[in-house]
Amino acid sequence: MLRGDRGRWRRLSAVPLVAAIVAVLVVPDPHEVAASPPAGLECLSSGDNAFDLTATGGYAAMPDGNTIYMWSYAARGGAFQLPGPTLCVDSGVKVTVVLHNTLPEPTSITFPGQAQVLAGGQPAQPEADDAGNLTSLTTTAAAGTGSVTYTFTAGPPGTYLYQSGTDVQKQVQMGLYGALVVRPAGHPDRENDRADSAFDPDHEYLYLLGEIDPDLHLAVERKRAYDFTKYRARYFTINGRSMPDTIAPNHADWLPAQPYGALIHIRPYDPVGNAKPALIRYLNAGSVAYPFHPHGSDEQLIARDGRPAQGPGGQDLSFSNFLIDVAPGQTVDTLMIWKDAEHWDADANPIPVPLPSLQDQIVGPGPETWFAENPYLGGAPGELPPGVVQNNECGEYYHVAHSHALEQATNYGASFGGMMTLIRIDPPAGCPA
Ligand SMILES: [Cu+2]
Repeated sequence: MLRGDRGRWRRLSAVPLVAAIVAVLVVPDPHEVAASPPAGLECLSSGDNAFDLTATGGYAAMPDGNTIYMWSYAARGGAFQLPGPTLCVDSGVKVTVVLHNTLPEPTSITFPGQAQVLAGGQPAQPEADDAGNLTSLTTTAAAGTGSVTYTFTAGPPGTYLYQSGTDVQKQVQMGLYGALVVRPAGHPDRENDRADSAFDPDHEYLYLLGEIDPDLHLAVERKRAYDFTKYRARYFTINGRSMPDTIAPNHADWLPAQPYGALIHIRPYDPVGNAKPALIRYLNAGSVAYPFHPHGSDEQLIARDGRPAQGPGGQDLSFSNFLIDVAPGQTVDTLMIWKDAEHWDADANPIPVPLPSLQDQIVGPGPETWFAENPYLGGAPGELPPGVVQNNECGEYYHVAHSHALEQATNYGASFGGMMTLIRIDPPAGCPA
């Protein structure tokens, strides 16, 4: 059973309108430019590869109505957002990230996978308290109004986390994380320098996986102590959202602090008309492994931690897998296509599938229904439950994609939710807008 408020589901049907309004309202900073597609990865890029991030607090909305106090990185002049903006640069360029701190304690950014990071022009250094205890893995910005400027040369193309290096157990859990995408110079349509990493740039997706123990967040908000031996995550997120919010568009207006959706929207593979795969960038900002399972289509694992799956002689070591297991701190990139294995044809091979009986469907809480495997890429709608206008828009097909650790596919224990999203496959000719 998927539980959410009725309004949330109703608003999902207003997606194109919302996207149009957001496109009008969001005026990008002339210095840093964020492409704003309705779905898929949204890059923050900058002409001189310089970025301003502000560590700040705000609230994230959970599908069960809970709101969670979080810390995260806001883009220059922007409001709190979870996760931080996705920074996109080319391999080999000099990157500058100025961190402004508004939090009540020192904080910092580490760039795992990037070499020789400087802070204020000097090698970034771990910090310790007066008793010699390590307090930060890297140079900090002081509490309240401090700032620090990090510089580095972007390393090999791939997907990287950036996250707090200070009081890591607490600050990363609080939400101080984001994604860094390094693209191969001259090849924005490749994941790395290999020609066989080419993907369709209109179908590039981010799965930044995380988790939330609301007790810790309440303790931080109320400035109370928290016992980490009692840590237990209750919410599990993709791009800071939990199912069903994961399938809402980028910049959905009812999720003002969680701008990035996680719905994949593709068409069947076709060697002539749709030959390029989609690219999915998985990152784990949490404390345990997330065994992620995309149904209906295995994915080709082509890179981990910003390194291509290849042997010492450059031989292709990528492999197809039904489960994408992402360890804490790790990134995994996959290429994905969906093949119409049963050769659907509206006239010659319509593949009719009878609708399940009403008691085998989940209806609502809004006008939607949930059931398995029907209709199939353009099938005629069958008998509809009372109050349901249609079972889908145009015969499109949906696969669920979710963490196979099923506790992670819940919202505070309520199934299904959490680290779960959908892969939507439209009929070969596409769907009307
Ligand atoms: Cu599954």
